[in-house]
Amino acid sequence: MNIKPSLFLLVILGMLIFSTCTDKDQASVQENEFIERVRPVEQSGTSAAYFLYENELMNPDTLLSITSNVSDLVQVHETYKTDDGMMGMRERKTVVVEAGEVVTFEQGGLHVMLINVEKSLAEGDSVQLEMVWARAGKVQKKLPVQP
Ligand SMILES: [Cu+2]
Repeated sequence: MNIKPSLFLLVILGMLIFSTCTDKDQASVQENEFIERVRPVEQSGTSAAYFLYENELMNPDTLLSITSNVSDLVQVHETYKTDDGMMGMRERKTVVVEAGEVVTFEQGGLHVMLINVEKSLAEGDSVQLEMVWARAGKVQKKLPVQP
Protein backbone atom coordinates (compact mmCIF):
# COMPACT_ATOMS: atom_id res chain seq x y z
CA MET A 1 0.00 0.00 0.00
CA ASN A 2 2.77 2.42 0.84
CA ILE A 3 5.04 1.42 -2.03
CA LYS A 4 3.63 3.85 -4.55
CA PRO A 5 3.88 7.04 -2.44
CA SER A 6 7.42 6.20 -1.30
CA LEU A 7 8.51 5.46 -4.86
CA PHE A 8 7.04 8.80 -5.83
CA LEU A 9 9.01 10.51 -3.06
CA LEU A 10 12.18 8.75 -4.20
CA VAL A 11 11.66 10.03 -7.73
CA ILE A 12 11.14 13.58 -6.44
CA LEU A 13 14.20 13.29 -4.22
CA GLY A 14 16.23 11.97 -7.15
CA MET A 15 15.14 14.86 -9.31
CA LEU A 16 16.08 17.34 -6.60
CA ILE A 17 19.54 15.83 -6.18
CA PHE A 18 20.04 15.69 -9.93
CA SER A 19 19.06 19.33 -10.48
CA THR A 20 21.27 20.45 -7.60
CA CYS A 21 24.26 18.63 -9.05
CA THR A 22 23.60 20.07 -12.49
CA ASP A 23 23.46 23.58 -11.06
CA LYS A 24 26.79 23.03 -9.31
CA ASP A 25 28.37 21.71 -12.49
CA GLN A 26 27.25 24.76 -14.43
CA ALA A 27 28.52 27.08 -11.73
CA SER A 28 31.95 25.48 -11.72
CA VAL A 29 32.18 25.75 -15.50
CA GLN A 30 31.49 29.47 -15.21
CA GLU A 31 34.08 29.91 -12.49
CA ASN A 32 36.76 27.96 -14.31
CA GLU A 33 38.62 29.08 -17.39
CA PHE A 34 36.60 30.07 -20.41
CA ILE A 35 36.02 27.19 -22.83
CA GLU A 36 35.19 27.98 -26.45
CA ARG A 37 32.34 25.65 -27.35
CA VAL A 38 28.86 24.98 -28.67
CA ARG A 39 26.33 23.47 -26.28
CA PRO A 40 24.97 19.97 -27.09
CA VAL A 41 21.37 19.99 -28.31
CA GLU A 42 18.71 17.75 -29.87
CA GLN A 43 17.68 18.14 -33.48
CA SER A 44 15.41 21.19 -34.02
CA GLY A 45 16.53 22.62 -30.69
CA THR A 46 18.41 25.82 -29.98
CA SER A 47 22.04 25.86 -28.96
CA ALA A 48 24.50 28.58 -28.03
CA ALA A 49 28.09 29.23 -29.14
CA TYR A 50 30.65 30.65 -26.71
CA PHE A 51 33.95 31.96 -28.04
CA LEU A 52 36.33 34.90 -28.22
CA TYR A 53 37.05 37.16 -31.13
CA GLU A 54 39.99 39.53 -31.15
CA ASN A 55 40.01 42.56 -33.41
CA GLU A 56 43.66 42.66 -34.45
CA LEU A 57 43.18 45.66 -36.71
CA MET A 58 44.05 49.31 -36.04
CA ASN A 59 40.40 50.37 -36.34
CA PRO A 60 37.09 49.44 -34.74
CA ASP A 61 35.28 46.66 -36.58
CA THR A 62 31.60 45.80 -36.94
CA LEU A 63 30.09 42.34 -37.24
CA LEU A 64 27.99 42.24 -40.40
CA SER A 65 26.75 38.66 -40.30
CA ILE A 66 27.28 35.29 -38.73
CA THR A 67 26.30 31.94 -40.21
CA SER A 68 26.79 28.30 -39.26
CA ASN A 69 26.81 24.88 -40.93
CA VAL A 70 24.27 23.47 -38.45
CA SER A 71 21.50 26.06 -38.53
CA ASP A 72 20.05 28.53 -41.02
CA LEU A 73 19.08 30.91 -38.25
CA VAL A 74 21.94 32.35 -36.22
CA GLN A 75 21.48 35.36 -33.96
CA VAL A 76 23.67 37.35 -31.61
CA HIS A 77 21.89 37.80 -28.29
CA GLU A 78 22.63 39.83 -25.22
CA THR A 79 21.58 38.95 -21.69
CA TYR A 80 19.90 41.73 -19.73
CA LYS A 81 17.98 42.30 -16.52
CA THR A 82 14.25 42.90 -16.98
CA ASP A 83 12.37 45.61 -15.04
CA ASP A 84 11.23 43.03 -12.48
CA GLY A 85 14.76 41.76 -11.90
CA MET A 86 14.59 38.64 -14.07
CA MET A 87 17.25 37.72 -16.60
CA GLY A 88 16.16 37.90 -20.20
CA MET A 89 17.83 37.84 -23.58
CA ARG A 90 17.23 39.74 -26.76
CA GLU A 91 18.75 39.99 -30.18
CA ARG A 92 21.70 42.37 -30.52
CA LYS A 93 21.75 43.80 -34.02
CA THR A 94 25.10 45.57 -33.82
CA VAL A 95 28.37 44.26 -32.44
CA VAL A 96 31.34 46.63 -32.59
CA VAL A 97 34.82 45.70 -31.38
CA GLU A 98 37.34 48.44 -30.76
CA ALA A 99 40.86 48.17 -32.19
CA GLY A 100 42.88 45.52 -30.35
CA GLU A 101 39.92 44.55 -28.16
CA VAL A 102 38.43 41.12 -27.61
CA VAL A 103 34.71 40.46 -27.71
CA THR A 104 33.56 37.53 -25.60
CA PHE A 105 30.50 35.53 -26.55
CA GLU A 106 29.68 33.81 -23.28
CA GLN A 107 26.98 32.37 -21.10
CA GLY A 108 25.13 35.18 -19.34
CA GLY A 109 26.51 37.84 -21.67
CA LEU A 110 26.72 38.40 -25.37
CA HIS A 111 26.25 35.00 -27.04
CA VAL A 112 25.49 33.43 -30.39
CA MET A 113 22.30 31.39 -30.72
CA LEU A 114 22.02 28.55 -33.22
CA ILE A 115 18.27 28.23 -33.69
CA ASN A 116 16.47 25.12 -34.99
CA VAL A 117 19.60 23.03 -35.61
CA GLU A 118 19.39 20.60 -38.54
CA LYS A 119 20.75 17.63 -36.58
CA SER A 120 21.45 16.87 -32.96
CA LEU A 121 24.83 18.06 -31.66
CA ALA A 122 26.69 15.84 -29.23
CA GLU A 123 30.03 15.96 -27.50
CA GLY A 124 32.72 15.08 -30.07
CA ASP A 125 30.96 16.92 -32.90
CA SER A 126 32.15 20.28 -34.11
CA VAL A 127 30.42 23.32 -35.52
CA GLN A 128 31.69 25.71 -38.16
CA LEU A 129 30.87 29.39 -37.79
CA GLU A 130 31.55 32.06 -40.36
CA MET A 131 31.54 35.70 -39.35
CA VAL A 132 31.74 38.57 -41.77
CA TRP A 133 33.32 41.70 -40.30
CA ALA A 134 33.22 45.09 -42.03
CA ARG A 135 37.04 45.39 -42.01
CA ALA A 136 38.44 41.94 -41.22
CA GLY A 137 36.16 40.25 -43.76
CA LYS A 138 35.35 36.55 -43.48
CA VAL A 139 36.52 34.88 -40.29
CA GLN A 140 35.90 31.19 -39.76
CA LYS A 141 35.74 29.56 -36.38
CA LYS A 142 35.48 25.86 -35.64
CA LEU A 143 34.09 25.05 -32.21
CA PRO A 144 33.82 21.72 -30.39
CA VAL A 145 30.47 20.62 -29.00
CA GLN A 146 30.80 20.46 -25.26
CA PRO A 147 28.37 20.93 -22.35
CU1 LIG B 1 20.07 33.83 -26.48
